[in-house]
Amino acid sequence: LCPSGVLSLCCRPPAWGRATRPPPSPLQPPGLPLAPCRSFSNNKIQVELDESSGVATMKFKSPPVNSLSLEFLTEFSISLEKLENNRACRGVIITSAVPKIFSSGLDITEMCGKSVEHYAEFWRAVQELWLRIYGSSMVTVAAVNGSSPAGGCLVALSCDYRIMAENPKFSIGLNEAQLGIVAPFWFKDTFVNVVGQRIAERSLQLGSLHPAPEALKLGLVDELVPEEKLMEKAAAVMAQWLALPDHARQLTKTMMRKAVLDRLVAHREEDIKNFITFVSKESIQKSLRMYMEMLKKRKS
Ligand code: CO8
Repeated sequence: LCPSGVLSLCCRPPAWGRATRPPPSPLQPPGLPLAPCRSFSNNKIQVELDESSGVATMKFKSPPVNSLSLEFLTEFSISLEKLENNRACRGVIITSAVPKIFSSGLDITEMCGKSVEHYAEFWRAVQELWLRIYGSSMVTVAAVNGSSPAGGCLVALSCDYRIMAENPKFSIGLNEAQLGIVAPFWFKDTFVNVVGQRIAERSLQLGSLHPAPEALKLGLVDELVPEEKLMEKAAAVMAQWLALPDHARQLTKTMMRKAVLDRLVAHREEDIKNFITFVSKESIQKSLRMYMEMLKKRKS
């Protein structure tokens, strides 16, 4: 299976110059949008595409914490595929409609007490999503407007640029070790490619969640802005990236990301087997149950 966005791996021709638009009509009344805004929405994700700018905004809307359940992952991949296949779309801003939370990462209940078949389906969906975002030919900007642990952090790391709300209560990181589980090699590769070996090594071993100001210092996010300015800033960054010719930017992105993408594609089935073996262990199930209980206790 080949996700349509994976530049280097894909069978379809590259989407160079995907958004060639006619100039604005002189008959266009001032103040009206130059092109229609198209939106589509499913249970967990809402997408709005502004065809005049070629920029889509994708909002997670799965309260309470936007956890990446199988349903969420599937909707996310389908939404990305739709945008990827729409030549009017050149970039996507990914953000959350849930206050204070970007995404709480993989839905832990999907990894607890389920069948081997379910684990396989779930993990394939996690892989699929990552291949789509990391290999997207579109410009991807994460507007991180809340906490973003583990899988939530991976989504942000897989984008081309990360802007975070400058709220020290919001944290981001790959905290798998805190749950007694291990981030897979492609989570690690993505992290290393953003922050470098030393920071990734320490942060992964400690399962650190970095408050926004620290995340900026480490290079885990590219900039912090006041929350109310986040979308405006994301649009400005997007415009800067879209000012370049698509083909040059896309080929450069492929050059930077191909090896890491290829590695998962080559080992996909093995990675699924490893996940099933790991997550099915009673010791891991116990760790995950204890972690869920800790979350509930902390709440009360
Ligand atoms: N999955 C499922 N349920 C979750 C998750 C999650 N990731 N996160 C939170 N919830 C649930 C809580 O249990 C709680 O449920 P309930 O209302 O039934 O008690 C509800 O969501 C609300 O949670 P909180 O009350 O904690 O909400 P807060 O706003 O106070 O805090 C946080 C939000 C900061 C997101 C907090 O919930 C949190 O820290 N969650 C845990 C995040 C986390 O550690 N995620 C890691 C997931 S693992 C992953 O993504 C990668 C795994 C890689 C696989 C490795 C191979 C095995």
